[in-house]
Amino acid sequence: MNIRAKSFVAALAVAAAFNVSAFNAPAWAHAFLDHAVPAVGSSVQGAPRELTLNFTENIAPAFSGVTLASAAGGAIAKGKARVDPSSPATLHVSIGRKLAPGTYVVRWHVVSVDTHHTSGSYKFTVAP
Ligand SMILES: [Cu+2]
Repeated sequence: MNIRAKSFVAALAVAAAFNVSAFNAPAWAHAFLDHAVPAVGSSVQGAPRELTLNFTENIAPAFSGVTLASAAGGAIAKGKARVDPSSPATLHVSIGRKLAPGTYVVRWHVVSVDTHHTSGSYKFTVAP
């Protein structure tokens, strides 16, 4: 399943959880992760210096954040998540150090401009 399909399934799950129709417009106004760099579930050559998370809705920066951890759970130092001024649905997070090869977990929580809260997580791997 690609990320759009996963987002669609996630949206359906949220809609089901709140017992609203998936075709009820307000259910679609939440910000879900659309795609990211490094990509969700990807294996990349070379340590990324930044995470980029693109959402389906514009983000309110004051109530949004991202954490980065190793697969073992150790927190990785990183900068504060910043909304891209030219693309308010995009968060940029600089990584505080060069990532060693291994798998990392990104956890995000955002509040979209319609004040709805969503959160999720994904993994990526830095290839040896
Ligand atoms: Cu919403």
